[in-house]
Amino acid sequence: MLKWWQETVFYEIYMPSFKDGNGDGIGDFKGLLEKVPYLAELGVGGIWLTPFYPSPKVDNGYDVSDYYAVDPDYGTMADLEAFVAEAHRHGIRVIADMVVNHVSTEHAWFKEARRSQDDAKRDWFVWQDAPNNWESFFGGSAWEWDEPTGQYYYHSFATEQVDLNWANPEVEREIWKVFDFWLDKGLDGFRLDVINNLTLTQDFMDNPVADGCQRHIFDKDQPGMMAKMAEIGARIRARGDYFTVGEISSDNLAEIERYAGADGLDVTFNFNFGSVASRDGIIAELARMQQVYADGRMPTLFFGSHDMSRSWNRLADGREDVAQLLAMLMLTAHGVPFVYFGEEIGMADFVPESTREMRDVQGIYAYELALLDGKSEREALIVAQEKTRDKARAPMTWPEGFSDKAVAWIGEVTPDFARGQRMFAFYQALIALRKTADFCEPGYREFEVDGELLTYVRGDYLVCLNFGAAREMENKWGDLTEVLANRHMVVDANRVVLPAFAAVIFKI
Ligand SMILES: [Ca+2]
Ligand SMILES: [Ca+2]
Repeated sequence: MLKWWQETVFYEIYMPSFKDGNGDGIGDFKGLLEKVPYLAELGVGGIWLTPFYPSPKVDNGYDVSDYYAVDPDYGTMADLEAFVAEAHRHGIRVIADMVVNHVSTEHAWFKEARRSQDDAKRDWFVWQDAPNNWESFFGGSAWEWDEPTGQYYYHSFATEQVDLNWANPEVEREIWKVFDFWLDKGLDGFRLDVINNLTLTQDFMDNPVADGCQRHIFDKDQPGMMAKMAEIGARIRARGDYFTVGEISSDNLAEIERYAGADGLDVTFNFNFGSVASRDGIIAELARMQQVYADGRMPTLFFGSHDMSRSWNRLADGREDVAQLLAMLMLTAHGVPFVYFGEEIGMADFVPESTREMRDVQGIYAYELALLDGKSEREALIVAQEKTRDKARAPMTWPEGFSDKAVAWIGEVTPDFARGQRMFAFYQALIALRKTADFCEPGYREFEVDGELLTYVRGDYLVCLNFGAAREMENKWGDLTEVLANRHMVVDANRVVLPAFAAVIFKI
């Protein structure tokens, strides 16, 4: 018996960029509600919403200042509830991003904690009299001097994102309340942000530095993390049929997979696969995942998110056939797929042309660090354009526009509606096929890699994905009926002729 999430195609929505419903240029729950029928037509069964809680938005909502409310930019609690009800009415479940590694420095808990060294909330955060060498994952020291109380506080990301002290059981108890609150609101699970950064050893050893680059050894994946992950997974499962997906800040398969399964979270994001810089390693990585997850656990499958360049640019080189090849892989392989909004219409990256157009703290940090490094403004801009996560955060290109009154909060990309329609139809067909039992069952019947050609059988379907030049393949199956393809194939009793970047599903 499969769990609902094992049969679900998820769709990630970056809150401020999906659809503006009230004309202020920022995406919101009213806009989301309008677009539920669109998502139902696409066929997705789950939505992951990026953070919608009140936040000063230093890191676009990943700096939460109140866990129990909705940010006014996105609407009201009633708007959220109306959206969730509408999604459920269309058979779509909704999971929420949970950011529990850190809070905004504007959070009431931190304001209390920095009143004095003796404050009751002081130990909810991590304080030291002298900093060690740890760097923040955004660059620069991870320690910030707090003048009034004469100690440094720890922030593994931006200065305004202060880490919670998970060694304190009061923190944990409060976070369980947060989970309960949102499950009671009708949400169907959580995407847990940078979850392997939760626990810290208390000896604060300096991280090793090699070639001027710090290796994050003592500030993530610390002893006790596995047990903590198991506890989080178990607590949420004990409440009912909910889903948890963890963001593990790593692209190493061994580090990622160990947190997924019955003794951890349901699944973890496979950045080893989804965030690769080029498509060269994709087949080999999928082959490794096929072995590691042969025990019935599921990996995640995705090629895009709000934290990386869009797959259209990064992996498909702006080619529709390659984008469709990637979509076919993502939606037919063994795993839980996550479509990133706009990917289904072939949206391209947004490239900020100046710092004025930049919204992402990571890009702005990179710019400032490059200037401090002695680079020119022009050179710093190039560094920032590479680092910025704004690329994938441009508003969705709807035929009627993203907002009917205002200029969007971030620059828009030029739409290509004809391409959008072709891509949408292809995704829709793939998602419809995915719902058949053949593609939900764990594992593969045959999994073969022949150079740049990957073939596998799932249920009664043969999937052929050609990541290289045109070639022929022996027909070992005999009767092949083409079900879906991105290019025209020639098939006879002995062979299949596959054009470059061909992707095809045959019924066997
Ligand atoms: Ca709005
Ligand atoms: Ca932490």
